Amino acid sequence: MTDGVFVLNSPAERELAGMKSEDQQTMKLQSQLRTLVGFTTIVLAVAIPPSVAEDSLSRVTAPRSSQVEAVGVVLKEWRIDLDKQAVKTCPVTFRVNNFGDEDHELVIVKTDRHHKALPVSHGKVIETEAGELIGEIEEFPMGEAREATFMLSPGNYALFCNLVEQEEDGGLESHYQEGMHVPFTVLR
Ligand SMILES: [Cu+2]
Repeated sequence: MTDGVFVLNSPAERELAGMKSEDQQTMKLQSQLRTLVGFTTIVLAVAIPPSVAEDSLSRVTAPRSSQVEAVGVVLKEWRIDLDKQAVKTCPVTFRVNNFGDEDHELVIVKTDRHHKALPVSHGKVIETEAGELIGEIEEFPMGEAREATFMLSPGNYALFCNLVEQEEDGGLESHYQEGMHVPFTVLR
């Protein structure tokens, strides 16, 4: 490369490149063409995998043009951990692991209320009063995992476990009141 002009050094190289003329303009053009072809190849290589991924996702969960955002969730006593607090896109797949010692569930409510201050009766969040009930991943045992996709419009959400157990002394063990709640946001 000299001053942006591609120069071939030996007759063998020129022949390899299929060039009969030593006209530098021609060589420069071919060099630019080669760069252009290389660039096109890179663009294609980058472009193909996402469209394939989108294709396989669209069959399962969402309209063709949509992307799906995955959120990792860990349930245990007494907390819910998310690997991200907010997402941009609409269909959201929650991949939920129960790393606790007890059964847990994940309830999704769209609400502007603070996740710690949802209406509760006898240890149980009143899901229909807490906000807009989107859905839930039902109670499942320790050591297992569940996955579900929900269409979430932009806004604030509360995720919580709404299991309540009767203890031997007659008291109630509310998973929500013990701390199994977390905020979540879907951005516009
Ligand atoms: Cu729980």
